[in-house]
Amino acid sequence: MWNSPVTKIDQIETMILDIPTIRGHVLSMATMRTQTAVLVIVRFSDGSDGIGEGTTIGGLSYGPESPEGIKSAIDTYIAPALVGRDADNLNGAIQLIDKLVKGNRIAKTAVEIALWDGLGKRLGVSVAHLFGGAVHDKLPVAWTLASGNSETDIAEAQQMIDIRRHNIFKLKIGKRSVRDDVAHVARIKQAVGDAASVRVDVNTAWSLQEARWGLKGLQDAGCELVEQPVPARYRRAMAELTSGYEIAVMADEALNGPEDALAVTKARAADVFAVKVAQSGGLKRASEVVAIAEAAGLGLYGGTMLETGLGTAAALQLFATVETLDWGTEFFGPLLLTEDILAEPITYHDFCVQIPKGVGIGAALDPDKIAFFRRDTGRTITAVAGE
Ligand code: MUC
Ligand code: MG
Repeated sequence: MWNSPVTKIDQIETMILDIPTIRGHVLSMATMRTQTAVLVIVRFSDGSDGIGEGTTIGGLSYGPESPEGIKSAIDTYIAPALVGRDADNLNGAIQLIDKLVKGNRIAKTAVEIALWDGLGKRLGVSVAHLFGGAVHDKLPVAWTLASGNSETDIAEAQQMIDIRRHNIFKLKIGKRSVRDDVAHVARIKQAVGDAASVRVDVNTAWSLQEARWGLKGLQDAGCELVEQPVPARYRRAMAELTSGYEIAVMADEALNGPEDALAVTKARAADVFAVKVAQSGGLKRASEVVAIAEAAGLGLYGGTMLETGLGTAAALQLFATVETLDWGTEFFGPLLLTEDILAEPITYHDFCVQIPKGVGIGAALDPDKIAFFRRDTGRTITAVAGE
């Protein structure tokens, strides 16, 4: 109808949350003891709202966006461009921001998730529904062993198998020598045997020569997959490793949106894509990365930036719509944190994560937790009001 009222984007609020991890998470480039998330709340003219998250790993050690930079890009450039615009036109918002803001994929993701969440809530449907409908109600979920100690990792793996929470393990390697890393992986694979799938993530730490030694050793140890063994820009090296060994090679840092997905596919520089919503630039761009992998016959894996329950819920909405995820997912982010920020946490059992039910992304915030963990005014408020 020509005079039907249009719901507008009224306000975009951002805040940084710092949440401790349950143990040190030792990666090749950083050891995490806290995860920092940028939370976005978009308020709309009809009184509805939407929530989103933009998260990276290890400050600026993983990728080109920091939590502080994500918040600043949203506050300074993305929010002013979107306020006053049609809230229901997601494509319009995505195209406008892509024109005005280069890169900054995680910042774009945080706002885009909040827009999808708001649209779903207004229409009374889930975000999976907006992406064509869910074909899964649960997905296999890996756990990352990254305590930095083989004995601790073996005990952790055994416990996860015993409680039927995870039987896929991703080991973070690349910090020690290749020889020590291969020995570490072999010990863990020997300990879990056929009860679990063992994979590794090198987070770009190896040269091509190190990767040749590494892949041979990992393969012999029964490791099934190696994620991003060499730097993201080493496409030819990734292609050599992909064709040269039986162990599956997965691209992660090399995949920043659909253009990279196409280039990696053309170069045959991976067997599997770790598709991360944040790295792709949002749910829509991640769905395009998925489509490229599907068209090329590549394997798919749902990747994480170790988001809280909020970003994890959003990713689950999208991956619930993906037909085949041969390598499962790693949507365990909330489990690595001492506390989740959702009113109702995402549930994990029988080696799977459940797709959250409900409208939008299927998640609501716990206001007390937000007040406690927010960097600007947190902790003191709760310390006074709480215990
Ligand atoms: C990465 O590089 O994949 C995902 C799981 C995990 O433990 O770290 C991340 C980042
Ligand atoms: Mg990775």
